[in-house]
Amino acid sequence: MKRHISLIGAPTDIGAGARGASMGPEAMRVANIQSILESHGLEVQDRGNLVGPSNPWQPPVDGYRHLPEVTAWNLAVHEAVHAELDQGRLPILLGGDHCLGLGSISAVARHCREKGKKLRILWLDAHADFNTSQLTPSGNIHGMPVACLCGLGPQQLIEIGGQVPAINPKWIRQIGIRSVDEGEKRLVHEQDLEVFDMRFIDEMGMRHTMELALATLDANTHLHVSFDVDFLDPDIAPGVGTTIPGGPTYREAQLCMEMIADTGLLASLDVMELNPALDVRNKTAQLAVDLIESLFGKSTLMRK
Ligand SMILES: [Mn+2]
Repeated sequence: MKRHISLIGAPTDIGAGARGASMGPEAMRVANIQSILESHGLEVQDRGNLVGPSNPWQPPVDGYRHLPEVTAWNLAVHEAVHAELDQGRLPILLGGDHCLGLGSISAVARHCREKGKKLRILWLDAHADFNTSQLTPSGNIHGMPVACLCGLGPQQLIEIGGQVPAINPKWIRQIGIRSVDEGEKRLVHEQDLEVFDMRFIDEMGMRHTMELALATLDANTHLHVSFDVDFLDPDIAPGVGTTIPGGPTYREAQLCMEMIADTGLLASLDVMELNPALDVRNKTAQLAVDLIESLFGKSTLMRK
């Protein structure tokens, strides 16, 4: 089955605590994301960049930074991602900071409701991104998209997508987590989020972790991957604003992507938080593209 992919650039750092993720989409284009995917026999269209408000770089208001601008960007992402899915295409959202996971995943959830599909979300990240305005130390909304998707957040964000909550927390598997704020920790526990943190990966290995994260999928499941580049160990991926030591190695990350590819169910993808201002000769963008190749089935040998 030939897969049809659409690249959607979302050049903003509106929800982040550091400037620069707005340059992420172009860095992935410079790292040849389109031609590399095409070399694997995929049909790829680059839809260019979405447009939205510029970053006013203001302090938080009532616990949220840039809420009107974050809302505008997420509405644009939501419509763009939904339109591609509606045409039977596989959207790759090139972020942009991770607040946009809200627009993307609410679109995926809406698509799944319309088509009667089950949804599984893999959230690859150093952070749980499960903050609320009461819990957040910073007000940066890139720390809140999972909570918003689960219906915890400001009205104008949680209602994007037309149903509140947009998703059930049971549909999510978080992988690679190693930094959770104090109050956020309690909320993750209360909502019973399934989290495979770095201790779990250390003890059980990436293979067993992914077997569990991918368990109980079936042919009617839409698999969405939300890949925050800070998931990776900063030694191999310095180009993000929120590096946390002790992430997956190159080999662990490859295995994670290859096991997702093996399911054959990947149907949408976010690649978020790449920050070229903090990168070294675009190596983090190249690594992200390398891992995306594995996610779309590049393997060393012909697999039996
Ligand atoms: Mn994140």
